Formats: sequence, C-alpha cells, structure tokens
Amino acid sequence: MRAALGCTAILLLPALPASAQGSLNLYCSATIEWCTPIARGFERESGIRVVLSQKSTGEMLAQLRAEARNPRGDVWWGGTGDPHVAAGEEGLTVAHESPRIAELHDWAQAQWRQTEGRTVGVYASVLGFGFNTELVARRNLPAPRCWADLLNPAYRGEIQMANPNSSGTAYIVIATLVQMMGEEPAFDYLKRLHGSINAYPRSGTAPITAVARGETALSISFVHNAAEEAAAGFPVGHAVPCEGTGYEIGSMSIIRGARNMANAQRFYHWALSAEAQIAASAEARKLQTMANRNVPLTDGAPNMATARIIDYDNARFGAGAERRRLLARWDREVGALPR
Ligand code: S7P
Repeated sequence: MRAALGCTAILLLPALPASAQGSLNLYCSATIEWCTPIARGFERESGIRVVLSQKSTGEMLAQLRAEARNPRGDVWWGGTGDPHVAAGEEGLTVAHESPRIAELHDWAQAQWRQTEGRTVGVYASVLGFGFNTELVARRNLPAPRCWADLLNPAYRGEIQMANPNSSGTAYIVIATLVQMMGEEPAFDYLKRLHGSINAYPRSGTAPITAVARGETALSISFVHNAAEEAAAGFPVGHAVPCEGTGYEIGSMSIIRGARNMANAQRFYHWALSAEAQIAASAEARKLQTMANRNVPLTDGAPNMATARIIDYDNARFGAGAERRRLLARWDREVGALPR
C-alpha cells in the first residue's frame, strides 16, 4: 500500500504477489490510524494495490472540486457525511448499489436513499465534549455537561474546536447549533464561545488529541474519539450535551470518472461487509457505531441509542449552497473576531 499525505507518498508494505489485480486510489477522511487498516484489509482480501491519500473532510471536498475535470481518486471513504452529500449534489460522485445495503442500519441506508445512491453511511458517532480530567481538577474547573456550560467565563482560553472550513466535525458543530437553537441564537452562541477558544486546528480530531496530551482542558469532539483516548490510557472524560446534540454519518462515495471503477465497486461492496468493519475497526481500535447491523458495539463504545440526538437534517446541511453560506458567515462573524 502507498500512503499519500498531502504531497508525500510513502511505501508502507512490500510489493504484492503476482496475483495483484491492479490498483485503487483511496481518498480517506477519517484519521490515518483508521484509514490504514481499511486500505490494508482490502489489499489483503483482493490483491489490489491501494494508494491512500488522507485529508480532513472539507479539504477533501475542495480537492474533489479541483480535480473534477481530471479525477484522480476512485473511492472516498470516511469523514463526516455533509461534504459527501455536497459532492453528490455537485455531480462529483456517482450512484452505486451494493446488495449489502439491506444489511445496514437505518441511518446508513437513509443516507444512501436521500442522495439517490451517491453516498452511503459506513459508521456513525455522536458530537459532544472531551475534557482532560486531571487539568479540570487542577484548575478547579467544572466538567462540562451542557452546551450552555461552555459559555462559563471560567473556560476562557480552555476550549478547542476545529476550523469548520477544513473540518467536517466543526461544520457539524455549526449545523447542530443552528438546528437546536435557530440560526441567529446559534451565531450569537458561537461568537460568545469564540472568546473561550484557544485554537481552531484544521483536523476534527486535533482538539481531542490536545486534550489527551494536556495542551487544552476541553474540546468539542465526537465522543467516540474521547472514549478512544481514555481507552489508550489518557486522562480523558466525555459528555453528551444535556440539551441534545448532532451526530455524523461517516460516509463512502465512488468518485465520478474513477479510473479504476471495477476496483472501486469491489472496495465499496467489501467495505460494507460486517467482516471488513469488524476487522478494520478492531485493528484501528475505533469505538464508533459501524454501519453493518451485524457488527456488535465494542466494549467502551458510546451507545448512540441512549444519547439524546437531534433529527439531523442531512439534506439541508449537506447542500453545497447552504454549506458555503454558513461557512462564509462563520468566517465573517466568528472566525474574524479578535480573541
Ligand atoms: O477517526 C474517525 C473520525 O474521528 O475521523 C473523522 C474525522 O474526525 C473527521 O475529519 P474532519 O473533522 O477533520 O473533517 C470522523 O469522521 C471520524 O469519526
């Protein structure tokens, strides 16, 4: 397998056997720790060489737009659902149907149906807060429970969330607050929250990594990422906001003009199987809810069924025009403010 991060390509595995069946250019918007076992698992199963390229979801959408006349990727796997929905709407991805669609949870099938087959759910996770249990104790800070708690002046300079232009996770923060509060109150909230944000990194997982390393006390993150840091031994707690919250449908799409279309369709079918999802998520130690209903929830994984989640409007917030409008408003009214 080759991995390409930005412009760097690294050969990770020895050459494949003579049975190799061509190659697959896999664009991946989960973390590299999650993308690698997916790529490696498919190589093992198929003999097809995988060239892997990883970027945050908003950045990958920008890349697909830039490459529209000369597509280089075959499949886009992982990352939050809204940019996949936007890509489908913009004709950057194509419809596909696998017989495995019937094996998927309702939310994964709904994503596929609503986009007329252009994207399908592969995992899901709930948005919430992560916090460093040692830092909050040392600084005498309360553990956050609710969205309203984050406006506590005691958290000034203590919170991280990603930049919504690059990060699909941070875009879900905006879309969630708009759906829960209404747009004007949501932007008022984001402006007030801005004073407590110490950084807006590009990647959606960077804030929880900073929490785990003790570089910031709190983050707005998917709760499975916080649970994974805790399982790895870091002093990390998490909370699902008491008022309710949004969630992601991590998605998969086949890129229009894929040069390796047959291999892309084979990957798609494989990636929806319970066997692939069990093996790759175990290797990556992921604690998400996998799309195939036959994949049991791993011990320690947050249970979506018990979380208070909103009826997230994927069609509205995945629409390209709405996404551009909300991001431009955030840049103008929040990101540009002094802190
Ligand atoms: O590791 C899985 C995961 O956390 O990575 C993705 C990532 O957070 C989304 O990327 P950006 O916010 O940087 O776009 C998630 O889809 C996934 O749950």
